[in-house]
Order: sequence, then C-alpha cells, then structure tokens
Amino acid sequence: MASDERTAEILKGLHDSVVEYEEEKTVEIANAAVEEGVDAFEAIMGGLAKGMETVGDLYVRQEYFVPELLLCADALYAGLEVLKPHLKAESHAEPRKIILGVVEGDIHDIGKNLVKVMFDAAGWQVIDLGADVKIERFAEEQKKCGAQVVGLSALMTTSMLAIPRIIKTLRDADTNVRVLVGGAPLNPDIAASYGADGYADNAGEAVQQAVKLLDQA
Ligand code: B1M
Repeated sequence: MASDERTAEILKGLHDSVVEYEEEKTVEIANAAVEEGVDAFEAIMGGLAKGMETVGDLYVRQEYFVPELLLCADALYAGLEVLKPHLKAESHAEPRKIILGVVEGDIHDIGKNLVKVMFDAAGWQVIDLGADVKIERFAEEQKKCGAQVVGLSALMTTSMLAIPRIIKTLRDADTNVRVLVGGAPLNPDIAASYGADGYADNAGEAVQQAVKLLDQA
C-alpha cells in the first residue's frame, strides 16, 4: 500500500505524463500505481482524467492544438488499459443495463469512455453506441435491449441541444426509462430543464447517480 506522499507523487506523474503526451511514461507510472497498491479509481480520476482537464485548459489558452490533444488522449488511453482491470469489480443479482452515447454532431468521446469504464467496473452491462449518435438511435436501442438507464454525453453548447430531442423520443417510446446526462457545458439546472432525470459532473458520480435513479424507479 503506497503512502499518501507516494500516492500523490504517482497521481501527479500520471497527470503530467498525459499533459506531456508521454505514452510510455504513462504506462510505466500506471504499472507502478498497480504494483504499489494505489487505488485504480483514484489513479484514473485523480491522475489521467485530471491530466486531460489540464490539456483542455492549454487548448483554450491556445498553447496546445489538435495534434497535441490527440497525443494526450493516446497517453490517457494507454494508462487506462493498465488500470482498468484493477478497478474493484462489483456484481449484481439483477442485471443493470445502460445505453451510453455522445449526442449527434459531437465526436468528443474521451469523457464518455471514462464513464463507460466506471459502469463496466460497477458490474453494469454497457451498450456503447459511440459518438455522434443519431437522435432516434437511443430510443431504438432502448426498445431492443430494455436498458433501465440511457446516458447521454455532450461536450459542446451546440450539440447539447440534441438532448431534449433525444429525451422526447425516449419518453414517447418507453415512459419508464431513466435518463442521465453529463458533459462540460451541462449543469443540474440545464439537465432538469431538458427533462433529464439525473446529471453527473464526472465519471465516478455517473454510476452513483444511475444507482440513485434505479432506486427511485
Ligand atoms: Co474539441 N471542443 N472540438 N476536440 N475539445 C471542446 C469541447 C471546446 C470546449 C474547446 C474550446 O473551444 N474551448 C469546444 C466546444 C465549444 C462549445 O461548447 N461550443 C470544442 C470545439 C469547438 C471543437 C471543434 C468544433 C473544433 C473545430 O474543429 N473547430 C471540434 C468538434 C468536432 C465535433 O465534435 N463535431 C473539436 C474536436 C476535438 C478533438 C477531435 C481535437 C478532441 C476530441 C477527441 C475525442 O474526444 N476523441 C477535442 C478535445 C480533446 C477537446 C477538449 C480540449 C477536451 C475535451 C476532453 O476530452 N476533456 C475540450 C475543451 C475542454 O473541455 N476544456 C474541447 C477531458 C474529459 C475527461 O472530460 O469530456 O468533460 P469531459 O468528461 C468528463 C465530464 O464532463 C463527465 O465525466 C467525464 C470524466 O470525468 N461526463 C459525463 C462526460 N460525459 C458524461 C456523461 C455522463 C456523466 C458524466 O452521464 C451519461
């Protein structure tokens, strides 16, 4: 079990190696995290995801451009491959299913992929529709597989406008399905005004919110 000081050092190492798009170093530090008993959830959220947040800031400040963003994402995914199998797996007597997707017109899928990892680890069956998903597709898939929750991710103020339209198609098709939304431009008020049942700020919280929605159902 790593000391608090060593854990902080490893989290910073993961953060920095994502920001500096050093894929091999990210893998090396992720392996050290596993070997030294750093919690995989903490390493993903406090190291890799935090690094990608910093990358977002650098992009906004025009210090990083698209090529750097993509290289940073590669480093994040490489670290994720190492850490993912070490997330504490949960199992449930009753299968819990969630459909996940990034809304139409939006190809930002890094956050959604982190959300997927957390649901996988929490023992949910995840039907991942990918990114830039057509509005009607969510209701079509929900009808096919009977998922109790549909999770929508949107990263742009333009693409998030698809959310109320998707929710309408879901409500028209199955009144019982619960809709969880997330992504940087959203907040609880916008989510509620769109008719969503829940909102989550990050990947870890997404699972907690989905469980809450099922408990309320
Ligand atoms: Co673009 N991009 N991008 N981009 N990009 C943003 C989103 C932007 C805010 C940057 C900016 O200009 N300030 C801006 C949107 C502005 C707006 O709102 N209107 C923007 C733009 C404009 C664009 C393009 C249009 C640029 C262009 O071509 N001119 C283009 C869009 C193309 C399209 O989608 N049609 C574009 C392209 C790209 C890349 C391809 C280069 C790349 C995406 C790579 C990929 O995803 N495969 C990219 C990136 C990386 C970003 C930023 C820098 C980072 C996004 C990210 O991955 N964050 C972003 C700026 C920023 O966010 N600061 C930006 C890290 C990730 C871990 O966080 O995705 O927020 P996030 O996910 C979090 C939470 O939000 C939450 O949990 C996650 C993990 O904790 N969450 C959920 C997310 N979904 C959830 C769902 C849930 C619950 C929680 O429940 C279901």
